[in-house]
Amino acid sequence: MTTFNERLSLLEEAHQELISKKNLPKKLGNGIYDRYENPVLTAGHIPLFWRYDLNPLSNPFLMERIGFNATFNAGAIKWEGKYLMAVRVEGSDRKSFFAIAESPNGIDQFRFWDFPITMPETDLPDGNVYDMRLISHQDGWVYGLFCTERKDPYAQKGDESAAVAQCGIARTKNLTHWERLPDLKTPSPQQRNVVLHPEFVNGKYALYTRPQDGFIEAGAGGGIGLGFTDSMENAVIDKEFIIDEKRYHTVYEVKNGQGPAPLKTPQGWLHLAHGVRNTAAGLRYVLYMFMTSLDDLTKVIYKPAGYFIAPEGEERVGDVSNVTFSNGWILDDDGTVFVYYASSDTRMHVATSTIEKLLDYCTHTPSDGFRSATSVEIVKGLINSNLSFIGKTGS
Ligand code: M1P
Repeated sequence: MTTFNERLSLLEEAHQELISKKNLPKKLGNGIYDRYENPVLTAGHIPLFWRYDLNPLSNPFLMERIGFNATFNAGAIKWEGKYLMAVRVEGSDRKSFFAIAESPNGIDQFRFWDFPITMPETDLPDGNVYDMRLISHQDGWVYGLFCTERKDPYAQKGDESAAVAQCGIARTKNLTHWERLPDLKTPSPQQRNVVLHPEFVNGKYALYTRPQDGFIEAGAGGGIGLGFTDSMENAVIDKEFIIDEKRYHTVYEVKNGQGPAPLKTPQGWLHLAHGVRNTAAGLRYVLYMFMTSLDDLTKVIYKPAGYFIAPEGEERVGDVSNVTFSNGWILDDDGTVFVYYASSDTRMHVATSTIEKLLDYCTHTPSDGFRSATSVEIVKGLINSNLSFIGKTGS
């Protein structure tokens, strides 16, 4: 039988090996971005001292006392030269909370800070909190916008799963101490995937919303919305403008949602979003991109057809399979873009690209024609131009 100390050294060795593992790009990607061999963060990355009572007197078998199920849907920010994720950590009790994990290079060696984030509550306590977007706003604060979920007070007797999702808001200057502000108020019954635009628009705060009728169904919500508020200390949106609609027979036909805050480029705002469609095997979540005008945030100026990232290989399987979800990316000083995405509500990955490549992708990928016949015409267009380029005749 292994002794307490033997078991502890084995656990420490395995943990150290995992968190210091080098991560290499996968070979021959699609030219738009590189995927990596390993996830950047898993439940196994949770520090041992969050899970085990390390005192042999009170835990002689060195049993895990607190279980963790998943690390996913992380917001991201570059902070004092380090690459940080505000991770959705989910315990085996199903509760999620936020914790910061830090890496020196953005692609490996992510380590959690010693303590998870203590997020203050409002007068109406949160049942669950998740999917934080970190936004460094022009006003000097770093905001964390997240989903706060509470039991539906009007649930039918016996219905223990009906819930209400709203947008929780907190702000910080150091990512350690957080000031909780009142939840966002909008005309919609529920909200998830609300994101703050990083700049003022006509002196107001602009927020991307995702109006939804129910906890799961976006319903008449329509798509990704945009609304304005005078203050974040009492954020109220009176009207939501739908800027990117869900649409029949696309990868975002059931619902969609803004990912992280958009990145500003000379050609427009670059957006990453998720789209959901239904299949015989359940919902499929993929990531897609679009661009909006610098002069008018409601105007979509480029939108490549289809998905940007979809689950591949082991990413396809997890607690909620067939899901890719992103609420964090980092634009580095040299133009590198680190796209942090979760697979199947279980683990975090990174894909790297550059702002130049993402602009090329958005501005040169054909947009959706919404019919099979238009897709054929688009493929034929490329074939013909390639054939004439190489000196053969097209049809
Ligand atoms: O399970 C997939 C995702 O489902 C929800 O996203 P949406 O609001 O777009 O349906 C969220 O619960 C998200 O956390 C989760 O990853």
